[in-house]
Amino acid sequence: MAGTKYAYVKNFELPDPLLPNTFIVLRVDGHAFHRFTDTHTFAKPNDERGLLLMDHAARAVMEEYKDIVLGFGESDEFSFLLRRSTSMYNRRESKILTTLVSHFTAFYIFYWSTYFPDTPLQYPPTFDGRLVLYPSQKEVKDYFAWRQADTHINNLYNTVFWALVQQGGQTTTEAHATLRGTISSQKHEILFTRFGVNYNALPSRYRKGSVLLREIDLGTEFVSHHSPLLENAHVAVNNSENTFPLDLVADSPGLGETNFRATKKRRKAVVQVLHDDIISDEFWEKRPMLLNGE
Ligand code: DGT
Ligand code: MG
Ligand code: MG
Ligand code: MG
Repeated sequence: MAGTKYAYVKNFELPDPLLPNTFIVLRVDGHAFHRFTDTHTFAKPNDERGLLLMDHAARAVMEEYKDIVLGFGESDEFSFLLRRSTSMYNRRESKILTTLVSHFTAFYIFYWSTYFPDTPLQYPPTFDGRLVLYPSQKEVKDYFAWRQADTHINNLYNTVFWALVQQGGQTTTEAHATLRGTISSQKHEILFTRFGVNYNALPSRYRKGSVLLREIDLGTEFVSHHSPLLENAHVAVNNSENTFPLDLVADSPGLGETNFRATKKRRKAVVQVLHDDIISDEFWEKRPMLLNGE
């Protein structure tokens, strides 16, 4: 409709570019999930179905947007790191933010019934989102450490709190009072002595949250047909949740040139879900491309 007397209104739409060469971090967070999780009778303190659904929605977003190199999820939130030099949507802030939050929300609803087959949605869940720019690797590492430390603190508190209520017969007010002023070691102690729970033995998904990144997948077809060694390695990859060293493929015994080429074609980076320690330097040192990649 260019050229009409109305077209000038377009000039009021201001550009909103994000600073070049900075790390973009997006965090989406469930809107009023206190109520949403109550209404949909989520298990307390952790509902595995809900967390798996969050992981699935995040994975789907990352598969759609290759410039997201890392995701971290806990509770009703997910953080995403974009590659530093991304030119996605010309780095337009509102375009990136709204599109990604919208995708996340849509995927969450799209996959709802896969994880909650017996729980129809009572109303549509929604998510808010924010973008933060970080100038250096240090802030990015500290950002993710901050979120994972939050996971730990909240999960430890909530685990003891709900044990006191559900198994200890305390009211929620009493449980809050019991925990007031306690330090981490005392919470571990209460869990262990009163409820026989070893906190560190609880699922790492609950204790550490979910780390999503692209790691190399060998492709099961090749693996199962050619080498028991690689078959085991493959299983180990998926279980141990480690980076699969590409070199191992090339150096493995019994792999002819043809097979190697076939492997090369088939190996592709798929989004993996890990429950590893992201606070340690080791996590980043093992994956230098996350922060140093173009
Ligand atoms: P907001 O984010 O300001 O709109 O408000 P909320 O209510 O979403 O608050 P937030 O994001 O600080 O806290 C997340 C809420 O979601 C919190 O009340 C606990 C709940 N939630 C998250 N994951 C689970 C779960 O696995 N099980 C249960 N029962 N609740 C969960
Ligand atoms: Mg919030
Ligand atoms: Mg929330
Ligand atoms: Mg939250």
